[in-house]
Amino acid sequence: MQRYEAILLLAAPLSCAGCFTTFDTGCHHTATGCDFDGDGVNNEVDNCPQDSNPDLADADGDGMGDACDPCVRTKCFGINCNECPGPTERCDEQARDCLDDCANRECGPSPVMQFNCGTCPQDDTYCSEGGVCLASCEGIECGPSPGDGSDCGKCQGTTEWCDSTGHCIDDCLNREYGSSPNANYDCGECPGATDWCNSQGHCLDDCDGMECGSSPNADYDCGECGEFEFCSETFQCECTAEPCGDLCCDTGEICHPLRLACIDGRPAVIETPTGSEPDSFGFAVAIDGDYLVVGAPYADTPRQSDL
Ligand SMILES: [Ca+2]
Ligand SMILES: [Ca+2]
Ligand SMILES: [Ca+2]
Ligand SMILES: [Ca+2]
Repeated sequence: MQRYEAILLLAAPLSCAGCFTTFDTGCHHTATGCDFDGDGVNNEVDNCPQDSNPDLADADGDGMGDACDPCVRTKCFGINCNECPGPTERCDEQARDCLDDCANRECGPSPVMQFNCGTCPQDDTYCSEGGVCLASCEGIECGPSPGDGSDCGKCQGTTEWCDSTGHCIDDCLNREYGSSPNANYDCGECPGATDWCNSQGHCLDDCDGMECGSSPNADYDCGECGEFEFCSETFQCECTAEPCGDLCCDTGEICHPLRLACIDGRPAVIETPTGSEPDSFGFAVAIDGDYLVVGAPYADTPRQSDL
């Protein structure tokens, strides 16, 4: 029979030196006071101990240098750089960070991801819109408590109503007239004869800037035009013939420029005897209705000229 001699070779204990320390079965670059990547920054303060990055640039401020950060632009992580550690955290692209969607919320769904942020502990508490557990009628003005259903009160104002969140709303708030939007309270009547109530509950003069014609919104009659007038496209009364001060002349009439009255035919015109200058105005006489005009030669002395 052949005999075999077993030889047991025992490995010598590892002896790591310099920047290497013993860990498990090998030497690792974990020793302090060393600069493994040779970038001039020791391992303890190097945000990429195995990648040379002397400037330690860290664009997203997550502690991992740009040279070794797999997600350089965000503090989120994962293959698609959109994972977060907390169960109610979400990766916010704008913030480039993980945000807790339940931050400052005790209960109810979170605002963005609709995580369940918790349940209120007792029947007489309820979860407010802000995600905080409140006692029975705390923060509720009217109607039944969302917690235990107890009566939280009634609204006091004559035009107030209780909305679905248990708050009293003045349905005529900022409205002067017309019906209120939710509960159809009468908020008032418009005072003016040609006023109308617009959809915001404010009175507008529907004939504002109009002398005549029908108003555009409520079909009010905005006025009649006077004699020898018509209603223009801009709803102003204009003369059908010649205007004369505050009047309108009839067709064929002329406005007397001094009397501002409508007359038939051309008014009298006073002329010098020759109708040219220099001339001695004083020999002319003109009659126009009740007016008689006689020239006064040399009356404006020392000019010694015509009237
Ligand atoms: Ca280094
Ligand atoms: Ca480095
Ligand atoms: Ca980083
Ligand atoms: Ca990062």
